[in-house]
Amino acid sequence: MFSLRTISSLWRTSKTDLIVQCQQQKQRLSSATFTVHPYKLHRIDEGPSTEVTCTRDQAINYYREMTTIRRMEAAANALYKEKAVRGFCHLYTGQEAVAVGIEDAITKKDAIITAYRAHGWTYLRGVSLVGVLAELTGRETGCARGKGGSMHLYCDRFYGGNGIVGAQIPLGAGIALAQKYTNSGEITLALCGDGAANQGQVYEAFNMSALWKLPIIFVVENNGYGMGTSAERASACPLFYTRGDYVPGIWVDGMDVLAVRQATEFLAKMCRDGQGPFVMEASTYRYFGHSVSDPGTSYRTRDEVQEVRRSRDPITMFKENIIQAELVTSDELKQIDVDIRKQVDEAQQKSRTDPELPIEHLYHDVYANMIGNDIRGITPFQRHKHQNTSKPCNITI
Ligand SMILES: Cc1ncc(C[n+]2csc(CCOP(=O)(O)OP(=O)(O)O)c2C)c(N)n1
Ligand SMILES: [Mg+2]
Repeated sequence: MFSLRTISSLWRTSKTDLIVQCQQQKQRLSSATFTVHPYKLHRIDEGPSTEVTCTRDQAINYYREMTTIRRMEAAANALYKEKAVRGFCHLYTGQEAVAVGIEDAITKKDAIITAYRAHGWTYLRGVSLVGVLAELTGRETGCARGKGGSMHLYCDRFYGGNGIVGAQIPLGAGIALAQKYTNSGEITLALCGDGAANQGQVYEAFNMSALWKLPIIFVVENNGYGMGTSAERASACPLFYTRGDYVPGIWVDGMDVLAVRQATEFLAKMCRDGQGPFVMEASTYRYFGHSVSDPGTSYRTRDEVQEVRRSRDPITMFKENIIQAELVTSDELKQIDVDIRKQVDEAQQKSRTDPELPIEHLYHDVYANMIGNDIRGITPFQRHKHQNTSKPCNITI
């Protein structure tokens, strides 16, 4: 026998369940189409469509990846502040949509090379959270076994992590030359900042790549500043997508993961068809200073940063769009946030406590091909045992 109260509560429960079920079905469409900010084109007659389709799985994946990078960078910042990370540390916070959009438009066989803002890229290319964070703290479980540190993270088809501004652009052209030479069908994306985009070596690389029709997309991540100098102050022409001159270019909203994916897919296909090289300017923003030691407030106002966070943040905007389009529910995203927080916290803790390599490993793996068994120290008479002891990096996929 049920009391009247129990019956009424049962009724209420089942009614609520029904509503939730209906909502869940309604709020889980399998795909939706979004209109992205128009592209700007240079020497390209017809650009990619501004109507972009995103499946529910893709939406969850992009949200997860962008949020993981943001959380991982927050952990890197905290580790730096507690002096567990020494040396440099350049955060990618605010720019996540560029990497996530590009990565989903290419294959893992394609090559990526970037500058020193490389933590997020390393993770996307397949290194685990521990592999990244433990590299920053100099631990054996880091992807370069703690020998590289923040600017020197690498894994298969990810060529770093380059601290010399602009150096990755000719290096990227070299990778693309190898891809063309071996008929691999693969392409390279070489990324640099707006500051680097004024360097001479960049234009030499554009020239050679155009002469040799290399399968490469040069991506200029225009985050508004090169250290403390705005792009407008440093560049006579800040329209970076046009700066390849004879190299066709495209401007894309780098705060919109779907726009970046769409533009990259479009250029990647043309590159594979032998129509490269291309320049892609991704308009983005960095929330933190140039590196963690720069408060980032002397050359721009706090209000400017807040305004970008409020109106253009790549994660918040994407989250709102996919909830509104009924691809996901906010509860599902909250659960993803909880999972990510847990994973990053665990990796952060390991990066504090995992062992460092023994000191003699400083002399190991100096050369890929060992010539003789020892190498000289600081004087020719000082000899150190040289061995190849490297293992595959800490990769999750
Ligand atoms: C050849 C060289 N010159 C100068 C520097 C010092 N430096 C490091 S980062 C940087 C600014 C680069 O700005 P940008 O290309 O816009 O990249 P962002 O830091 O904004 O990602 C400079 C001048 C360097 N590392 N290498
Ligand atoms: Mg910049």
